Amino acid sequence: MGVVNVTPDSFSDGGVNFDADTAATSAQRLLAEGAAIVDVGGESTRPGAEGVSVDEELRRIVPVLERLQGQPVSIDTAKAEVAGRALELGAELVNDVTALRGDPELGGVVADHGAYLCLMHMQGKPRTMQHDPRYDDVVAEVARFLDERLTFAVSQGIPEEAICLDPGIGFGKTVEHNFELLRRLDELVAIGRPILVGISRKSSLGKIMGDPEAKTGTTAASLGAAVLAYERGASIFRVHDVREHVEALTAARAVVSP
Ligand code: HH2
Repeated sequence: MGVVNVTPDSFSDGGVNFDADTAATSAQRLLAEGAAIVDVGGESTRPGAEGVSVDEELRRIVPVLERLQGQPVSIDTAKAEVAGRALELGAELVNDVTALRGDPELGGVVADHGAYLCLMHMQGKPRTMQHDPRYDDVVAEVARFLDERLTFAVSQGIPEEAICLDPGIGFGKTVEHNFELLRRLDELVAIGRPILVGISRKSSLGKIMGDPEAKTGTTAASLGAAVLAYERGASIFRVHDVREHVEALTAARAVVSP
């Protein structure tokens, strides 16, 4: 899954794709590099980010989706109205970082369109989630949450087969929490749905390189984490550097399952 943030402030590529033509061109490039789908988002969820209005989110994403018709697109939104418009414009998957807790209408919209859904774990809200996140057992708590949200999504009429789950790397988690989730990913795989991992360029990767103030991580660090997440059962990777991930994961797959 290639990332296309149509925002002025996303933490690793904010501003790069704020113009619709540039964003659509980036998306096409990611697809040509081997992405199975591109994830288009109009609202940054980086730590500390403020929300944007429905109108502003639509203003950002609609022109991009219009340029990507016929291509595999995922819409990164928690808003039913934005998701509905994106699905009408051909998006296939709704990537909801609130796991259907943000907008009571969203589950129905996904069900009505027969779309795929990604349910992600987040502790707290983007504005404050990195202020002292705490867990007794982060993996057990994330697994319980994802299982519960999966049951809820199915109760909204979305088939289980259409749903993938995501531990939400960086969403209300310390560096240690993030790496423990990856280390014990098999416990999330055991829920029985495909696991999506989004660690690409995240600040935890920069922090373990020795910069406690790091805002992002490098491509090389992203690849190292992705390969081991793959070995532990992750099957969808939300990444900024598609070509490099396709190469690294192709090599990893050759080792794991010849
Ligand atoms: N991470 C980000 C945004 N959306 N969706 C899922 N399912 N999983 C993730 O890990 C995830 C996500 C944050 O990363 P990015 O898109 O690079 O930045 P921003 O939220 O600032 O746009």
